[in-house]
Amino acid sequence: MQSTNLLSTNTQAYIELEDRYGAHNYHPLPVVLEKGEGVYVWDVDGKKYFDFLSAYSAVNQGHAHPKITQALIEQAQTLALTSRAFYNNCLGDYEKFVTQYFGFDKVLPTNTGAEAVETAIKLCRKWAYEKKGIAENQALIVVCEGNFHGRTTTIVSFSSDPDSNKNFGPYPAGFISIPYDDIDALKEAMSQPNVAGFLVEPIQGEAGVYTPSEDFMRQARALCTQNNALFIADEVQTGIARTGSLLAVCGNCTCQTKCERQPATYARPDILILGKALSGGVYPVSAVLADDAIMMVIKPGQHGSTFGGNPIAAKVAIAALTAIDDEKLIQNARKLGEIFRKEMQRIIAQHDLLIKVRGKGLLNAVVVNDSPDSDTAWRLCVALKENGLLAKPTHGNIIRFAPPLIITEKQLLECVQIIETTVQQFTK
Ligand code: IF1
Repeated sequence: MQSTNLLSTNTQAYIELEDRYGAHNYHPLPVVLEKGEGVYVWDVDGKKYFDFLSAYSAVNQGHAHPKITQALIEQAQTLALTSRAFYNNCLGDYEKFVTQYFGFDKVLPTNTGAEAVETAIKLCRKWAYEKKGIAENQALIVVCEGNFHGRTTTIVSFSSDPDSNKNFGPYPAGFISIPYDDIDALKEAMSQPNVAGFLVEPIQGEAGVYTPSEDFMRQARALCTQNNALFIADEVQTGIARTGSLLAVCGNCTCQTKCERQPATYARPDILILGKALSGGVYPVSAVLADDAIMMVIKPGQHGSTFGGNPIAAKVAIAALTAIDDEKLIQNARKLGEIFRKEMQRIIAQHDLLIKVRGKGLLNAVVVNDSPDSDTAWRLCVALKENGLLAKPTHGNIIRFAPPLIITEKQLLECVQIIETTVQQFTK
């Protein structure tokens, strides 16, 4: 599938090492990275690339962000971990900061995206039994086809991707799946008894950056309210400025006072799930946010984790969220996203190789003119890599483009040039 004969001996040695000793649960692009700064990463041969994956949108603030890494280093040297058996002098400050930042009463700190999604599922179910009065073990959560919420056994059980869930059963009960962006299907699902919540990505990343119709999130929000079910937004990938608003569920709001202003476009979730860029990618930090009426159903001893809410995570997340405001990354993502899609349209109009571009802010994807079973998108990504830009195909014929949000217009146009040149050079 990939031609490794062009790779340096150095690069090949690292690849062989991972191949020999690591589980084969990934198929990385054949590039070995050793350094990152801002929008750039360097490989072990010193070649420099634009990073157009940003660790799946974890590195929104750019690689080696000075203030975020400083927070990490200082706190690591002071106190890294206490567990939640004791209080620490960082967590409360962070909890106050993050709840005010996103406009919720409470936060439950976790480490990874999947862990936060699991937490949200448990919270939703507990709320359903204790507040809504659903009979024990009967709660249903509505999810969408094409979803990606993580890799735990429960989460993969409601994935529609056979790669994710085949032979990982038996699967837990309690989930019903509807087509994405189908408000009628949601209405019908909601009319069943025992629906506790609706778990949804505001844009489906893994499915190929599917942006739902303009009003889907707000209508879904309204349906949840009407049916006394919780609207649960998985913003692990879309959140924290990536799509040109603080959260993708904020719609077209660029407000810097966060969600307090509650713009008309805001489909406020009952439970908000965050991860990835919450740390700017330097440390695993995720979170579940909700108001007291929901969050307080979880009592001491009923949920937790060794690392959740540790002092490093607390300091790092404050620094990472502060950078979003200080560097106006929401506005930058919005503005440069528009430029990027316009430039892609221009390239698409001139070449058969690409069919269309879609996305929001700086979370975009182009569809390659070949079947999802072809390796065209993969080979195009290898060619982009040769020309100094790193991106990854998703679902066969789709390439996701998601640079760090600190990218400048000049750098972005340089990247457009790389993409254009590569498309011109490329023959299927
Ligand atoms: C992998 C995709 C991105 C996520 C949403 C929860 C999680 C993710 C919306 C879980 C994670 C990742 C994980 C990564 C690939 C990746 C991904 F291609 F699969 F779709 F980002 F685009 N909710 N997404 O997107 O978070 O537990 O990983 O911290 O290799 O599995 P996690």
